[in-house]
Amino acid sequence: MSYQILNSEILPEYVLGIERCKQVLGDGEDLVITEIGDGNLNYVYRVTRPGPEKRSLIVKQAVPYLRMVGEEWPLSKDRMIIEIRALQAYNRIAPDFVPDIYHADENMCVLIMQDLGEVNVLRYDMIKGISFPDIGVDIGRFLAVTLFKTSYLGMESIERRKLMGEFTLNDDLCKLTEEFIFTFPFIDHESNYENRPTNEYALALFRSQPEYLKRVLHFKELFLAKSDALIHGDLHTGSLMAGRGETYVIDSEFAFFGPFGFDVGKIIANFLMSYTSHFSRNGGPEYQAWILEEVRKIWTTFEQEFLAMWAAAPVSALMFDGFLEAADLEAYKRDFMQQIFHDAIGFGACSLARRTVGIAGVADIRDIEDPETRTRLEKINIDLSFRLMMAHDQIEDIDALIAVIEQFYTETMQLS
Ligand code: ADP
Ligand code: SR1
Ligand code: MG
Repeated sequence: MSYQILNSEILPEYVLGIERCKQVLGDGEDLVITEIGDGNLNYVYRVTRPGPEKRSLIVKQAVPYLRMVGEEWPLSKDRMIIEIRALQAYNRIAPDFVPDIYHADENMCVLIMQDLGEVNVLRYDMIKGISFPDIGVDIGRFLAVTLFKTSYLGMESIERRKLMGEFTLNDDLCKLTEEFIFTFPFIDHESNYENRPTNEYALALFRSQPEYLKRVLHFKELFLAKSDALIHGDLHTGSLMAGRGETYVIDSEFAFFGPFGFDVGKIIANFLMSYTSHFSRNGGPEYQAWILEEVRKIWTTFEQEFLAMWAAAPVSALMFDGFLEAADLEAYKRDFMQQIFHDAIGFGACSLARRTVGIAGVADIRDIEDPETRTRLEKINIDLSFRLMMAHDQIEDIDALIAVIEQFYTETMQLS
């Protein structure tokens, strides 16, 4: 079938023309179609067969433009090919963390998948102050398994380069990240968020601190140049769906072979933006303490599981068994993990700034109605971005990072 934009009228016939979808939906009353997309880019439909045994599935389609702006911002719909391939890769290496794929149609730029309807988007639950005991560990596990197993540590050379070949053409979305995460938020750009007090504050800080801007440029360079592993590329709390004992990762259209630290830093930054938001939301200090504990678990679980997989895989594209003596190998691994850690802090600092002054803010902060409160919290996030960026390569380990963050928030609260 050649490309056609789906809508509620044509979806039932399209879906029922696919054998696997017919099996999932069964027979009975007419299908009910609801558009549930709340993301920035695409259209997402829930297709439900009403009845005592309610059955449903999710249809996601990429349109040839950026949904949040409209048709005047063209964007390659081929991003869906990347999302499909990344989800297929995740289904092979981390099946417990992703929805099942029922059907993938690269011509139609459509992905049809399991409805995770029983679990919610993590961002919205964190806004409400809901905590999840397993979330940090699950995120750490997902990061470890996906990053290790698609890297030069978890794959041999030919196999890895073949997988890389499947992701070389995510050009439009990589460019979007290059501009919207690493450039536009740091200059006076027309696409930036329109809250003058915050934007003027941020721009004045950035312009007066060339060292900060040089570091942002360094992280853009890493994003452009490093091909460590298949990264998700957009791992924020809106790309996670969580329930009791279940954590799922969705929305992998930004996937490509990029730096290890990017996903790790982005998700940690999103937890920190939730922390900041709870100075005015209902969570209070108890919830904020929980958030920091989960940040700790994200890193410690990631590090432990990544190193455990490394210990079990002495031969790979990078490693040759016996190349280093045991003590030298341990030192090499220590430096390697510390580099990922420092990079994650730097990428996290970029994320904090872009979600504050860039076009795509986070609901945690942007949905706060009182403009004064919102501006105060936005300035905190800008200051936190600055603090973390300037210290990123001096922070020894996760305990030190938590201490820096706690000290930052304590000082900030004493000043206000
Ligand atoms: P976009 O690419 O536009 O950001 P997302 O993949 O983030 O779109 O999906 C938008 C929304 O659709 C999600 O926030 C979530 O509410 C819903 N959604 C996406 N995939 C699923 C799924 N498999 N099960 C249930 N809901 C889903
Ligand atoms: C125009 S930028 C839109 C943003 O939405 C996605 O979630 C990505 O983070 C992207 O940068
Ligand atoms: Mg999304």
